[in-house]
Amino acid sequence: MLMLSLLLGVLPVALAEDGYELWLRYRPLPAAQADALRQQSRQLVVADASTTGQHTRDELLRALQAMTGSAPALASRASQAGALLVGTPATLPQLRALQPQLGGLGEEGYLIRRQPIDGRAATVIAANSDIGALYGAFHLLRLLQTGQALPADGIREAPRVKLRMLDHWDNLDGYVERGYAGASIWDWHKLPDYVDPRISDYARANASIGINGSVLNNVNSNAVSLTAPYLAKAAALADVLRPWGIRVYLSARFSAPVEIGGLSTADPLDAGVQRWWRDKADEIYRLIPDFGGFLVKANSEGQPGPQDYGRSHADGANLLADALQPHAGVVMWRAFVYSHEQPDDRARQAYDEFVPLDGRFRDNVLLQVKNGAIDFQPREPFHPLFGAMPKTPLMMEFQITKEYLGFATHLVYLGPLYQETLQSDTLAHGPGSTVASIVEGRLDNHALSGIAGVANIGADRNWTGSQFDQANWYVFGRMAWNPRLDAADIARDWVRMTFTPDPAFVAPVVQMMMGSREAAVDYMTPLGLHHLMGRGHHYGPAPWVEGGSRADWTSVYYHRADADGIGFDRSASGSNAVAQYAPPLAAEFADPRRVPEQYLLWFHHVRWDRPMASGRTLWDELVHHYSRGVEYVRDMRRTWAGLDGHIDAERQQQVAAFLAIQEKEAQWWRDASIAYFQTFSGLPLAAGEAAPAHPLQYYQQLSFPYAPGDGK
Ligand code: GCW
Repeated sequence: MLMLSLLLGVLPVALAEDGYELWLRYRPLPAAQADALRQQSRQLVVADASTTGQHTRDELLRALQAMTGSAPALASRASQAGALLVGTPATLPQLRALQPQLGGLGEEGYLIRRQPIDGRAATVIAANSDIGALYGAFHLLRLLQTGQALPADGIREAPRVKLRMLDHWDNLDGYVERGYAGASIWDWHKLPDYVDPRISDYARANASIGINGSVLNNVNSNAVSLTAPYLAKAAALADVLRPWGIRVYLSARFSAPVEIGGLSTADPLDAGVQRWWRDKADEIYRLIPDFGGFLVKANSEGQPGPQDYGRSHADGANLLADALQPHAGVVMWRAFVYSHEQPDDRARQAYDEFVPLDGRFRDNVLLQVKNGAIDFQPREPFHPLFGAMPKTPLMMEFQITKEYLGFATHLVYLGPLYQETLQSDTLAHGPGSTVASIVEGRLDNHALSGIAGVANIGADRNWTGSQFDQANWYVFGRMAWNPRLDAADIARDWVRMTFTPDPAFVAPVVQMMMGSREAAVDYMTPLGLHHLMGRGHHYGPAPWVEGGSRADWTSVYYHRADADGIGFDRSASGSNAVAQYAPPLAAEFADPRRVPEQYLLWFHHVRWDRPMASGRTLWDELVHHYSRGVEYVRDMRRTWAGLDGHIDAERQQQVAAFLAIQEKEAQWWRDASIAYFQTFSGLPLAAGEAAPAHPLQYYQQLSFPYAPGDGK
């Protein structure tokens, strides 16, 4: 190992690492690459009048010094061959000639290319704004860290989506709903006078992947966030995030005018309520001039909303939109609604509620739609609202935190999940009407577009609760910037930067990551099953959950297993949720012979003995999937153990320990699910399939009163 490291000209990798540095580790490059880079960055010329420019300069200095072993000379203009120039035509006169080529790149795009400056070889990163230049610098640093050459004709990039947001479900007491990485990173009590330096590290990491917005507080929101003292605290955070290109947003509680404003109503059509929100917006913008706007969860899971006053979601959203409009703020109104009283299939409700409102929202409203119609399950078909509301900009809401995918300890790379959803074809305007094209605003020519990810970030030293969950933050940012990117390419970049560029490590780890989501689907909820986890905390298998306050918070509501078969009939003979998709898709999903098997039990109630594509019966296929999922985790453990020595022992061992937990829990999911469903199918296990380790009652009596992340 030491020999190899010396040969490569890098330091031995035994130094302890705890994951804090994320993908921005800037380890020494192999000698030849370091030499080449030194030649190309003898002088560093960065427009640094603004704080953003200073961040860009410092990032490049730090990275180049660490990767090459020597610091480039800082200069205010390129005066020798081998300069790296970073800025805008307005801030660096030597970049003026590039002005025409920056057209169409907007405020966040950039060019990177080799380009003679005053007749001498140079590398330039040019943009229309300092933020664009910062993004370009991070792009170049990614190429350098991953050993990829700058293409001969350079790089021209601009984000395909405008709002690239992290939604933090963080409460004011520091608790993170569905958080598995410790407490909130916002220390509301010490703010505004003390801002933890960690906040700028958070912003820097986000900037490195293009995230440009943070919703600071939980969508299950507290009106106190909108009081003057808390706005001052949010403003202190905004001051740190701003130079990194990140705007601050707040979740707004719809009943705030009553709770903190002393009004007797929050009716959106009431003039006093309208005035209250206008004043509130003015107050916020005095403190945070570039405040992004509000995120709202209304009339959902007990949150207040316009329907409390007999008004529509459009009335509610427009109330806030009108207050923000003079300041160019936006409203992100969530479509995650389903009613307490409604006996209808929960998967249908958001569509039924919102489609009639298409065209009734103000221009500065986006509707934020989860990737699927139920709730961030290991697999869902894309939400039928995508493609059904052409007059409204629809934002994507993904979950980065793994509420339903094994919390922090399961290695589940979400890139394939995001990609599967984004590349789904809604057929809304014929073939090619992908979810990505809708989210980008391209399909229906919307000025606004956005993607939000429910953050998995907490105060844990490694930020996300596990090393591999950093990859989910990373891939989210990259796909928010460009929803057409490939999950495997992004995984490759991430592994190279986070661990090592050694191909003997990168190839098996990327392969492991790429199959990990399918494995989780297999051992948790194969073939279209969904929502079968423990009640409330959502930890572990509990397909037997029934009773309680609401049918649609039980497992039996979703799997509907009986002596004949299993699955939720959403065809015309059932809830007819299939009809919410474009007709050719609806026809495909409605036909049990044509629906992709991965969605079979999402859309159909199917007999246990139905033959599947493999030739197995449904029952045997189900068991096969459970076992295959567990087997995949076993393989990941073996692969990882075989890579010992490639990376630092600290991270190696933590990942190994988490994989052991994952294997145990995958087995638990398999065994509990099989033990339970066998009471309906009454069928034996196929030859070679092991019986569950315990009787069903054992699994049913397990309880987890302190499982993390539960809603409060
Ligand atoms: O996924 C569910 C979660 C809730 C969450 C809700 C939502 C913030 O279990 O904890 O509440 O969705 O998205 O509003």
